Amino acid sequence: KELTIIQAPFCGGQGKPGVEKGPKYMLKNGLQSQLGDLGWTTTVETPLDAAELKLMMERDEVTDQYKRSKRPNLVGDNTKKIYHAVKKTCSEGKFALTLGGDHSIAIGTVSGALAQYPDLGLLWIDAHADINTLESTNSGNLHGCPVSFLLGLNDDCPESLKWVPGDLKPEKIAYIGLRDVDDAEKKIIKDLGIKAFSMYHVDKYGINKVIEMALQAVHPETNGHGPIMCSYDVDAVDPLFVPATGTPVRGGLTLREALFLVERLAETKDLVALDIVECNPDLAVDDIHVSNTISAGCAIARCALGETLL
Ligand code: DIR
Ligand code: MN
Ligand code: MN
Ligand code: MN
Repeated sequence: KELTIIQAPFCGGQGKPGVEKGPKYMLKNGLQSQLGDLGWTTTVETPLDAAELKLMMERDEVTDQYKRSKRPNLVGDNTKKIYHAVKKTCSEGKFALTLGGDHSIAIGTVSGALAQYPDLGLLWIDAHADINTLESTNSGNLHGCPVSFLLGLNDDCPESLKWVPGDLKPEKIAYIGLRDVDDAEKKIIKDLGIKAFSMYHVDKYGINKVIEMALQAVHPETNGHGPIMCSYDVDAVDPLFVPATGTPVRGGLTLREALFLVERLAETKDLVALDIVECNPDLAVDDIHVSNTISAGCAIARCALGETLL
């Protein structure tokens, strides 16, 4: 049982500084030794430099724009580094645990896992669909766009993002937890026939059934089995439990639903990679907000990697 923790302290996919502190806070919380207790041999890799990034953010503010998107070159260059780190980890047969950072990093992580596992099924756990294109984004924030890059929906894009293979098939994705989806995103999801389980479906069927349906959707020929990657935006969880995140939306997963989801994935033995993104300790209004958010992030990682209640 070998695992690489890939630190991805990147905040250029959105506008709120602090989300780059996610990896440091989760590691400070003891994540590496907690995973060790679960029997994992872990190494930590840091393909990005947080201090350097901060300077780049300031420098590129005005010049780095393309269509409506903000900092596409910064996102392209940094996600490429993350891509190589995840690809290498997966090619060595190790589990890739990437700690964000904002969700734009998944352009790199998912592409990296897909390079090793062409049949990869992707579970995108999020309040948001993150499938805006360079044309459709209203905010210009690229953390709202990674899925469109993974699907190859941005033919016309800046040079630094051209490395993205964009070969994920729409039928290999399933969303869970959606509750704040832009009109343009709804249209893309519908047109491409992407399986999406919103909070309505979680309420209607229960989280267990939703996970089974999601697994069946991405691996229909093999009864829900096959390599799975989970890209987990902590804003999928209700802000009652995870308050320190950039775009909180009320009415989300309970803490138990959030953890059950990954406990169930661990049980399948099919999980090969996990992202935990959008923890932003700087947005907490007090210390309890910080510890609730960071401990939820760490608990998601532990449950995905085999921690059980009994
Ligand atoms: C919105 C919000 N759909 C956007 N997306 C967020 O900016 O494209 N994603 N917050 O995490
Ligand atoms: Mn989100
Ligand atoms: Mn299996
Ligand atoms: Mn997201």
